[in-house]
Amino acid sequence: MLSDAVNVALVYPPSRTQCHTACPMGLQMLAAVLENSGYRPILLDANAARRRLDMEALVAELDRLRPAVVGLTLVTPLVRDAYRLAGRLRERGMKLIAGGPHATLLPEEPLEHGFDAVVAGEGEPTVAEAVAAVLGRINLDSVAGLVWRDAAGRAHRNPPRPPVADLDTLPRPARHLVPATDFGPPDDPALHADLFTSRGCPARCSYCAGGLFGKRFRFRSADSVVDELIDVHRRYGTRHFHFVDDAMSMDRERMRRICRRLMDERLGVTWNMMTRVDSVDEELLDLSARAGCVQIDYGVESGCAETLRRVHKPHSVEMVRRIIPLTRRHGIRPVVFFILGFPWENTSALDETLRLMRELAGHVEFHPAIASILIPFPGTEIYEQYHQEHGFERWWLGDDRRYDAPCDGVHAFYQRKLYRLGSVLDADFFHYPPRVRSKIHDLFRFMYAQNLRREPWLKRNLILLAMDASRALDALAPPLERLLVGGSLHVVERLRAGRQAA
Ligand code: B12
Ligand code: SF4
Repeated sequence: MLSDAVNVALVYPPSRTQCHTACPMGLQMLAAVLENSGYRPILLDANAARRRLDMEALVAELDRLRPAVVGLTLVTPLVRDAYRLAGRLRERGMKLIAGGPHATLLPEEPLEHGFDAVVAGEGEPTVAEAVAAVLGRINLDSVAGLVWRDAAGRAHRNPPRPPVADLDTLPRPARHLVPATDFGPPDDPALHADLFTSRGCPARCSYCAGGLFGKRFRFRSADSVVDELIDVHRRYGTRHFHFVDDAMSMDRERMRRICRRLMDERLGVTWNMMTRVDSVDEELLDLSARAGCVQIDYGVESGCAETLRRVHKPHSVEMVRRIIPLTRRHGIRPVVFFILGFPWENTSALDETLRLMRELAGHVEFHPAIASILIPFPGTEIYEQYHQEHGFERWWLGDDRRYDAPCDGVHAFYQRKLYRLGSVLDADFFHYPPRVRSKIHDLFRFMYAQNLRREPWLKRNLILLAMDASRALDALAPPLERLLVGGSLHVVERLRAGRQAA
């Protein structure tokens, strides 16, 4: 045991687009380790669905809690605000530790922005020692996996910590510390529904920022996974589970064992997973469906064979054409993700993706996050290849908020509808020619129209008409679009509010 009860706040910084219905799994894992080491961890997710905290509210909350140490998860799109937050907390004398994907990729950067230390890679084996070290209880240079700053401001990188060899040895996430009502109504059976069962992915997709867990696929045993699921089901009444692994079915034998055991247990629970198109087959889909799987998220990314080849995607368009309808045939909802705007893609490459989207439309659900525009995350091959040519070096530190959610009054109506999760097309990392930009809009419009297909005919067509008018007017004169479309929508909203009040 390293310490008596010192308060350590584990914080997920605020985002304008993220909304979490479950507390981030990483923070829950760290809280479990810290609690076992005698600390008093406090989980604070600024994006909790029922208690969103902006920067000011978060600082006020931390002022109230007065933790000795604050640990922050750094993901690239949120890093600028996280550094601003770090500055505010440092003024208050709190010790600061960073971890997570961005901190792992660029461990010296947080030290330049007020952090005392950075945990590179998986947090569990290092976090308790990192806390002891920033509190001055052990030497900073004695902690493997730690990157830290000395009194003169110089950065030091200690030898790395090897990846956790046996994931079954990790403690279970500290679900008992999650402020449950922050994430959903108290009687919501979906609470505490996230589980992780494996880490790492052997593929090397050129845009993937998932290097934190390494290339080797490491996994928990089937029994360890199902035992935890049963425990959560019994303790909290959870009936639906979400596995957050990148590629859960990479080891098919283990996946089969998980499914068989779930079938034997007859819990009546459902679950969804993310996995790779090339790591399922008919037998596995059949078993998964019988074991309660209701949804599989696949990263399809593109319908253009040349793009899939260039990004080193481990599947082909043909595999997608086979696996997606097969998934649906087994009663599992396939959710497919696309990435639009690879720098070499012209309009005919995007047309190939549109063709695939059309083919899949009868089988998949489209939802707002189903496609995104390529973001060059640090550490990726795409970033390394293109940052000089397109001048987006260290874009995450820039003053540019344009890759954030589109705003009322700033963006056109059609942009606010299509890019709800981030208006990265504005940021224009790759300087798309007008024809490519326009084609990207077409693809987003196609998906949006698909989403509306269950709406009444008149409503669906009015929305699409308003979107098309907005796009045409915006191309002609943006202020006119804001005035005419934005203005009419305000009137409609006021009328609707009035009717509801009456
Ligand atoms: C679930 C998930 C989400 C969920 C919810 C996030 C949440 N509640 O945590 C949602 C859907 C909201 C989401 C959104 C996005 N996500 Co996401 N997401 C994931 C996913 C699949 C799982 C996260 C998880 O639970 N992992 C398991 C836990 C145990 O690992 P962990 O969180 O990394 O934590 C460990 C370490 O990082 C470390 N650690 C983490 N925090 C801290 C803090 C301290 C103090 C310390 C010491 C250590 C530490 O220790 C933990 C235990 O080992 C990961 C991929 C992955 N497999 O990890 C991507 C991932 C984190 N997401 C990613 C991205 C890019 C996004 C989006 C930007 C996507 C987009 N284009 O819109 C958005 C963010 C939007 C925005 N504007 O902010 C990237 C991040 C890359 C980067 N450079 O930052 C990842 C790695 C996916 C990838 N391969 O590219 N995401
Ligand atoms: S298959 Fe998925 S998790 Fe694996 S490298 Fe590619 S994008 Fe990343």
